[in-house]
Amino acid sequence: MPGTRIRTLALAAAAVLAAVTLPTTTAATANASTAYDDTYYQDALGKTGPELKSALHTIISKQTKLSYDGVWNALKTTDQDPNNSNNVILIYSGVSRAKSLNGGDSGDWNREHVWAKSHGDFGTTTGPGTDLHHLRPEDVTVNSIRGNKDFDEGGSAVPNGGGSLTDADSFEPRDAVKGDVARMILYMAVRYEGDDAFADLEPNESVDNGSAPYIGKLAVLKKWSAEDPPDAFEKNRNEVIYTTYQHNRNPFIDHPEWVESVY
Ligand SMILES: [Ca+2]
Ligand SMILES: [Ca+2]
Ligand SMILES: [Ca+2]
Repeated sequence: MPGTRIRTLALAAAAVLAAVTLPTTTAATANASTAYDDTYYQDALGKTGPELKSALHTIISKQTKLSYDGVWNALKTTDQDPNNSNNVILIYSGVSRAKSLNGGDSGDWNREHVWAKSHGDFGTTTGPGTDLHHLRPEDVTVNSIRGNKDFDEGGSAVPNGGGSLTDADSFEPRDAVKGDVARMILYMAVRYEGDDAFADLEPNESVDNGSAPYIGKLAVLKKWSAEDPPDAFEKNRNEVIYTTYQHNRNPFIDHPEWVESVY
């Protein structure tokens, strides 16, 4: 039958086209699928824009919350060096350092709030200030250099910063964690919508947000997310937080294409 032959040819052409075009699609824009799509993300799939954001907010707001003291031990698991179980990886420096050196002295690592806790003034009471999805080990001195700066490109090298840059009003993390930082910020923005005891956190295009509940620059963060798609370390960390600690996930690690859909 001629119709069948045409359909067969069309299917073959589509298959060739798919084979040609798929590899050129970047990981960040391809529609990811995860083992959680039919369960955890059931109410979000198929949605876009504000509807997707709202659905994700509801989903990820169901979580177990940690005390700030409990964060120390959690980070020793979530950020463990895959090559040395005695160590954690420091986010901006990229250095592997002994888990036992957690503390507040020079040479120690402490708990970096990637969403700077002064932006929205949520402190370290149980809530956004203890949310593992944006807490990372970092060298005490490098952490204080980052301070509460917004994220943007440019500046001079941060001493022992692993290639991170800073200037008077912004911080640029090393390339390998640019996407991690972007996805952590956007997780916080979707998780915290002002419907609990805390501020509605949102990204914007400013680098002088101070104590306002905003972090910039959104356009730069979106670029970073596309340039640095989730790797095994970031995915594992999301998994450990979900299974062992908070029982919620960072949707932008599972579905990087949702960055463009929500923001
Ligand atoms: Ca700047
Ligand atoms: Ca990365
Ligand atoms: Ca928000």
